[in-house]
Amino acid sequence: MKPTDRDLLTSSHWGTYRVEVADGRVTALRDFEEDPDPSPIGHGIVDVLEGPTRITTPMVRKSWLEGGPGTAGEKRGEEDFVAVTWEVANKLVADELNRVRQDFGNQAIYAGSYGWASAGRFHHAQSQLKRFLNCIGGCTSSKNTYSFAAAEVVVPHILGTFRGFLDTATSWESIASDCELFVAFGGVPLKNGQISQGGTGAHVQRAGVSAARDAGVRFVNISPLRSDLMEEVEAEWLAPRPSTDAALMLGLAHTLLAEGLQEQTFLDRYTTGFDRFTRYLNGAADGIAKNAAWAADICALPADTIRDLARRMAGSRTMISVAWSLTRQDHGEQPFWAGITLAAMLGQMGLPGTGIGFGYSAMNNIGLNRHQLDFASFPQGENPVKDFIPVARVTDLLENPGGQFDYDGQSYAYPDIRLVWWAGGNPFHHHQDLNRMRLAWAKPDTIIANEWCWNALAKHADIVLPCTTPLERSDIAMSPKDPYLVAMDQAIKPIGQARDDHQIFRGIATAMAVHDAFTEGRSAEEWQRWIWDVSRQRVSQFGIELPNWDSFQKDGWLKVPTPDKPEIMMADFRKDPDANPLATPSGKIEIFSDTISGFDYDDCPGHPIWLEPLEWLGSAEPDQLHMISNQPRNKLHSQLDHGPVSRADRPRGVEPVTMHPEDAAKRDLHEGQIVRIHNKRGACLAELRTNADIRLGVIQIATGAWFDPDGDTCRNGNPNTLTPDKGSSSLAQGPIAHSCLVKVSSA
Ligand SMILES: Nc1nc2c(c(=O)[nH]1)N[C@H]1C(S)=C(S)[C@@H](COP(=O)(O)OP(=O)(O)OC[C@H]3O[C@@H](n4cnc5c(=O)[nH]c(N)nc54)[C@H](O)[C@@H]3O)O[C@H]1N2
Ligand SMILES: Nc1nc2c(c(=O)[nH]1)N[C@H]1C(S)=C(S)[C@@H](COP(=O)(O)OP(=O)(O)OC[C@H]3O[C@@H](n4cnc5c(=O)[nH]c(N)nc54)[C@H](O)[C@@H]3O)O[C@H]1N2
Ligand SMILES: [Mo]
Repeated sequence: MKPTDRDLLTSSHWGTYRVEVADGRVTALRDFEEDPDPSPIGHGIVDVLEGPTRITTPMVRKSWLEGGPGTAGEKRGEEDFVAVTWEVANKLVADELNRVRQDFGNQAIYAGSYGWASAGRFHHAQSQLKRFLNCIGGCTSSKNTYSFAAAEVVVPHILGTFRGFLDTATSWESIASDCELFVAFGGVPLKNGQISQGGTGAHVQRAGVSAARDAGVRFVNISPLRSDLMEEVEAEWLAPRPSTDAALMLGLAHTLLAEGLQEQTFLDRYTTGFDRFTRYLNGAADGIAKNAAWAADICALPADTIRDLARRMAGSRTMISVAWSLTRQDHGEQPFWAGITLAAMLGQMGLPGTGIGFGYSAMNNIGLNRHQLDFASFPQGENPVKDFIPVARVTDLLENPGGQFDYDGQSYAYPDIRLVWWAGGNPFHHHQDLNRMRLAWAKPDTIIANEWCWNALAKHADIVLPCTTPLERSDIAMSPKDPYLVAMDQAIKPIGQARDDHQIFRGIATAMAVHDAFTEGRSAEEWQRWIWDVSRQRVSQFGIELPNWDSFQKDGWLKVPTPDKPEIMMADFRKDPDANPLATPSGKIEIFSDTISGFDYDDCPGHPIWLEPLEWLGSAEPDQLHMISNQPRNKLHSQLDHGPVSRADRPRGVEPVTMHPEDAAKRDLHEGQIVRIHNKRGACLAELRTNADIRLGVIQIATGAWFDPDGDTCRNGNPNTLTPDKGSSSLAQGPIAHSCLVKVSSA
């Protein structure tokens, strides 16, 4: 079926590559000729497609196989597995699903299955899992993301939508032509711009930042790490205490108000509730003015620096960027609400190159000028089960069946979970306080994982179903977030007995007599053609003509033309707020939200506010440090941590941790030493790197090292042994990994 007269292609969240194959094996990936700034991450897969870390046959945990569901869950992660045939595996899974459905109901199955899986419109593991489960009565699901749950829940109350404004972020072209001052809370980390969910053709973030700089835009990098903005732009670097950005923003807002620098005509026309917010800001409500001196005490920046920045922001055409990391902290709703309020006070929202943007370079698609195309996806069907959790409440769910939780104005109960299924995510990567999660993980009767490599998720399952990587199947990279559509070629045969997720579910569907409902009579290739054809019809309504399937396969890729005009977020609302109101109750920007105020949450009242985080330098013991566990530059989360690109950065096997030389000297620690990072929740090992480009009192260790527990200590350096597991607030219940205090000693 595949054309042989062109080089093979593959696409991934980190880029598109040409695939070289010899004797049925992948020998190398070559950078895609269209990509001006290709990512090295992709090359990490070549060496690990086969070998000891690859899962090649269905596997069942020994005690579970011998004793059945519910046997010795506490041995998960430690016990050996027994290889079985697909026939046996399918029957075990089918029988267990039937038992759980009949005895407890479908809500006893938790298949939120959060995670990034691989690029490809059809073989999207989570869609395959959900469609299959929806064919047999559904499951308890999850809402929101680990990326930005707090923003995802609060911003729709303020602006009507969050994701909509991610997709329509003001483009880099507009910033280069119309912005003067770019103030980046959390920086513009190019390491993160390597990624775009669903596939990336050409990386644009570096060029976007450079062009803005060349056009004279000045950058302010507000972050504990200098490296969060590329060196070439010579950004001004301000390093407040982590998790205090809301206080800093309030101090900036107070300065604007005190000096009469706010754009009152904008506030009057486009916002609601500014008056009630000013009662808090100027201290009328509680006797404390949130002025620059007040903010300076909290975030440990000089008050003059805060006042000066506020004045420059008011005196320039200013863009504010708020990084997604600011949501992954305690009360992570507040920096977004305060940031929007600050931008509203500057009055430039909806104008070219200015206003606010959420997370420039958090991914390649933020600020990437492109059409928003509504491509078809593999239909998931309807989930009849209404039970859900906010995604980061998974340990609470397993620990506390029947327990109550608050979420976005309502109260719900956790169902009693008997069976957990993951396909395309790694909770032993993404979740916080892994030692606590591991205890809760011992409770369900059965845990099933579709995985391709022996990471901690696979090791902690009862039934492991070996899946393929994208190089072993064909697919289409087709994402509304990227202009490139790429034929993902099958480069090699599946390794061992691995099956793609679709085929895995076909097998189980057959064993449960729902095969026809699951497949609708289409083969995998027919489904891909269906996705292509439906997409083609849909986008033709917007004047975009896609080639037919065969010519697409022949050419291998295409680029959807770029829109003529650069995107400007909220331009329509700015032009005519009556004709184009926001989807909020008032139709305006809600600086005070009656809806949120009505929820009566102490930890998220009706306007932006500073609330002390659970853990931060302001409450630290003298030898505690604030740990930032940010995204790794050499991989995506835990994916390909076992490959050579990731390994090259840690020759001694453990993840590096960066510390200021003065903090190291105080502890008598030195460069290159293996250290133990620890707190009351656990510990991990790391290799010390000293560097003065990190704020004093802060350490940085990337996420992604595979969890490898020795007691409460991860030997590889997974920081989620240390991070707290608590909701950001009763509103969003988002994860708060970035609000974390630790100590560091020699190992
Ligand atoms: N401390 C700390 N923790 C964090 C964060 C942080 O900043 N700090 N960030 C959080 C964020 S933003 C996120 S999004 C999460 C990410 O967390 P995840 O998305 O869960 O992490 P990944 O490692 O990408 O997990 C994807 C898994 O899918 C598997 N996989 C790949 N392709 C396929 C496939 O085709 N089929 C199947 N069945 N499996 C496949 C991979 O092997 C891998 O195990 O982590 C969160 N955790
Ligand atoms: N290479 C690579 N790129 C990725 C990913 C990956 O795993 N690898 N993951 C992708 C995913 S799923 C997501 S959600 C995005 C996430 O994108 P982000 O949320 O932006 O990711 P982080 O790297 O956690 O944070 C960015 C920077 O914020 C700074 N920061 C942390 N806490 C604070 C704070 O309290 N105040 C201030 N001012 N700054 C702070 C840190 O120094 C950090 O480097 O990245 C995406 N891009
Ligand atoms: Mo994320």
